[in-house]
Amino acid sequence: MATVSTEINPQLRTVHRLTAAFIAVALVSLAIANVPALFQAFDRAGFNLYPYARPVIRTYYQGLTIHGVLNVLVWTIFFLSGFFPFVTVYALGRPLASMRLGWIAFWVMLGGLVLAAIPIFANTATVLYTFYAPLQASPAYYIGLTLVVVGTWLIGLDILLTWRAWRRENPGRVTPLAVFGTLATYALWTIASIGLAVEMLFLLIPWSLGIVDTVDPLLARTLFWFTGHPIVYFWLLPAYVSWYAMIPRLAGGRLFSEPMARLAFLFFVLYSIPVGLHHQFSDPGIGGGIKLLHTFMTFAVFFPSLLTYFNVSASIETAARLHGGTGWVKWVRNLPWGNPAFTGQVMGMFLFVPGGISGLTNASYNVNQAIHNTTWVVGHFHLTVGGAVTLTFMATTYWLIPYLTGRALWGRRLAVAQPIIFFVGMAMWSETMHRLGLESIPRRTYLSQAPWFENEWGLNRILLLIGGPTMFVAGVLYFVIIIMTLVASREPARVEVPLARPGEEGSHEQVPKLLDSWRPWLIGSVVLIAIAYLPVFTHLLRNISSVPGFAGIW
Ligand code: HAS
Ligand code: CU
Repeated sequence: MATVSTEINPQLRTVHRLTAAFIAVALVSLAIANVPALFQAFDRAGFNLYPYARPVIRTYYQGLTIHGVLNVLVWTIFFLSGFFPFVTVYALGRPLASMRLGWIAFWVMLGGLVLAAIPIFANTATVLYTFYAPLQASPAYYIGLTLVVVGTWLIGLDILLTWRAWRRENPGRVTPLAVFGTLATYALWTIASIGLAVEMLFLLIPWSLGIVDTVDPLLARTLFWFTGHPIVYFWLLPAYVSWYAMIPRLAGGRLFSEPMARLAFLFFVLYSIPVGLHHQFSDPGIGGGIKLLHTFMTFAVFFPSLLTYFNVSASIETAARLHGGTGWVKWVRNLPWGNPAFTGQVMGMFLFVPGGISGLTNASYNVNQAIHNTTWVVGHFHLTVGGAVTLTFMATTYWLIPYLTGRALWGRRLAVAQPIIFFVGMAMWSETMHRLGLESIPRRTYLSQAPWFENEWGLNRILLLIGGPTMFVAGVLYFVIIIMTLVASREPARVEVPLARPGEEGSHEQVPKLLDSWRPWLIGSVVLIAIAYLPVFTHLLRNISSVPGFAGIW
């Protein structure tokens, strides 16, 4: 097998196995998660295939739990846990502070995943990925997911230690943008995940173990969404790191504005968390005024994505013009569309535009009443996490796997077609889901078994029947390309980590001090969280409710 080992600094190479291990688990999860996806897609179009899935998948809700947990929690988090250490090592040009810590994190997370997966497949954790109390799962499910979160903290710690060691070795140097974005992601995630940790340790785990008999559903939900909104940026920001630090290089140019990119990451640290009530507008027992405040804060966290839209588009356009592009639109022809790593990410960006817009609709306090708990929300998050994030991760594997294995990507043309096919399927499918949501079609409902839903079929049925399976085919193609690269590719890889080289990252020297410091932003974040959440938690703790659990009703 040909390798590129001679070109890679052996010290940096130590991270490769860890990255490969995380990504391997992510890929297996993605493969398993998307079998029930096909069942779901057919169900939405009125065809009930679930009876054929027994005994592996016993009910619609078990299928939905497998699909949701393995996609949004496992595929994303395991992928980014391999991606971020890799980016950190290559952007700083030094190995991880502790490989041992990295491996401990991996085994803790894998152990947690296995522990959570056992009850899911045994149909004793059919509580969906939001696990709202009083639906009760087996304790192994909660403990397993908690271990996955603990593992993410260990990876964050390792990255922090690596950065601090780099700072000691390079006093006065500005942190490279890719690592800056990585640190911002872990900063917001570490604060955000406290909500989930408290929910698990003080409410769900003791209750599922029978140590306490009852649970407070509203308190549990509020703690969940304290983490549940910012977790979407834990999934999204690795994609942003790639769009800022890698896309300009893949496009053959440079980032339009590095200070603006840093500001975007810092705004995420500031605004990501005090917005969770936008998932609870319809929940009773929480005041309207505080919900409105969360609406305003959500509009604030929308802003860094607008900055990203502008900055990344400008970088792409500048790169195209550098390569001879002209005209208002004609310049798009001068982009490297033949490179699957580029095309895949741009397809993800395209999906993110309507996905972001439907997010704004969701966040609007009164408009939310029209779409909450409908298929509109499902359309929204398939464009964001299922579209932008997933396509970016898939496209990343198209340069990463050849780099890790030394084997050129198999079927490069197919790899360019794959994200385009996925894009078409997702666009059709999620547009239909949005539209059905406006007709008040509920989400999380066994629609093929709902006779009243028949009125909504017709063209919708055709769009869903084409869109869903088209995405499935694109997913299968993705695995074919990866497996063939691993087993059949004989050509040596000629790839490099597409990170801007030092001195190439836009206006590096002009980065103002405030955009390379953490303290003011972290303090700001804590203050905003206190304003947005202290009144809510004080009220909830003064009005504890006690509800027994519902378990084993599936
Ligand atoms: Fe969301 C529900 C609001 C972003 C995921 N969201 C969900 C759920 C998930 C999810 C999973 O306010 C369902 C939870 C459940 O099960 O109940 N969301 C927002 C807002 C944003 C947002 C305001 N969501 C995301 C992201 C996700 C995600 C990102 C995953 C990764 N969301 C909500 C609300 C709800 C909600 C309510 C609750 C609804 C309810 O009632 O239950 C914003 O962050 C979005 C900002 C995005 C943009 C788009 C910018 C576009 C860019 C692309 C650049 C393109 C380029 C192309 C450069 C403003 C950056 C150039 C190419 C060339 C060739 C030139
Ligand atoms: Cu949210």
